[in-house]
Amino acid sequence: MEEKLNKIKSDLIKELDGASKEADVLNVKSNYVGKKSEIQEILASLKDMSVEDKRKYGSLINNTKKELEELINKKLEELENKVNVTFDDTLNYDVNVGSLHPVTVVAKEVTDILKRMGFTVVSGPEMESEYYNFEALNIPKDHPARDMQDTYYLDNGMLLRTQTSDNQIHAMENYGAPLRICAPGRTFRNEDLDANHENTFFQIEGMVIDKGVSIENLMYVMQCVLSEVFKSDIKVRLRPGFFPFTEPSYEMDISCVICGGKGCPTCKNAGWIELIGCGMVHPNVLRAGGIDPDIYTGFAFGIGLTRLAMMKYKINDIRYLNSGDIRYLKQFNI
Ligand code: FA5
Repeated sequence: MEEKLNKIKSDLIKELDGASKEADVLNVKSNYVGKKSEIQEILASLKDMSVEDKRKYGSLINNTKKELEELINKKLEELENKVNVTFDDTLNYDVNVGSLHPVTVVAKEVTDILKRMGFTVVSGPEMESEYYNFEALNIPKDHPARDMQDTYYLDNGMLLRTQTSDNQIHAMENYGAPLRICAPGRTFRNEDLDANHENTFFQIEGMVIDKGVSIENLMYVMQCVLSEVFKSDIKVRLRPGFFPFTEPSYEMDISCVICGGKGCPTCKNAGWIELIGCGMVHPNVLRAGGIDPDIYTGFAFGIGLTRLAMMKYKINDIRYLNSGDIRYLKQFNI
């Protein structure tokens, strides 16, 4: 009996789900609780049951009927409250269509390229601990390298991450070796703002750890990313750099697209804009992530996505990108 009643109830729920008009619901009502419905037949059969069965099933059957009626009334109420608005779409009006932000576009482009090369996309917190932003990256307290990235410290003892490199440690802890991840994200530095420095900007971190990973692999990945993003000849230069978490370390600059390398306010007359920091992962960092540096090697890179968007779309001042000035951003229409 219980099975039979449950089946009636679940059939009713299914039918009500599919009913979109009052008339449909009334039809369902007649089939499920009307005079000729199964539940009425069951109710009528009560009188022929033994006293014991009457006691056993009487209230169950009556309660089920009540539940069926409640479900039907609820559905009727829902439909009554649903306001049907129809628009006259013959009217001629301006539709303000939005567009993607240039940084969103380059972030997607770079992650898509890396995904095709087997990278998994991960993400980490913007509010970070000193351990993940600095210590585990071979930058102990009082290390002068901390001054390279003016940090926003928070009252709760945490900080706003200054770089997406915190993801290196999270990824090693979460997935171990071998590893191939990228992590786009927002970063924060208490910078003096100018045409190519923001205090809130985007980077994408990349890290590969495996047996026999070399600088050649790193350079190949960088070359693939840049040639696919720009799809035209661009000039890039590689120079030695310094990051405590990579050894050796490099920086990659792009020839300023605003002045063609001649020198302008955007590149502060250098003709070049610093775009990427990268290098071979320092053994101490592998150890901090629980990976044995005698077995594995790795490379890592951090691409400045906001600067990449500037260079791709020839934006001569980075501050436009965070300005929220729709009139400016709209012109990219991408
Ligand atoms: C770093 O942040 C390192 N974490 C990169 C790295 C990762 C090195 C992995 C080695 C291995 P750097 O401070 O140079 O490095 O920043 C990397 C890129 O972020 C820069 O090349 C630049 O493109 C961008 N960037 C840095 N500061 C700013 C800023 N204030 N405004 C806009 N973009 C910036």
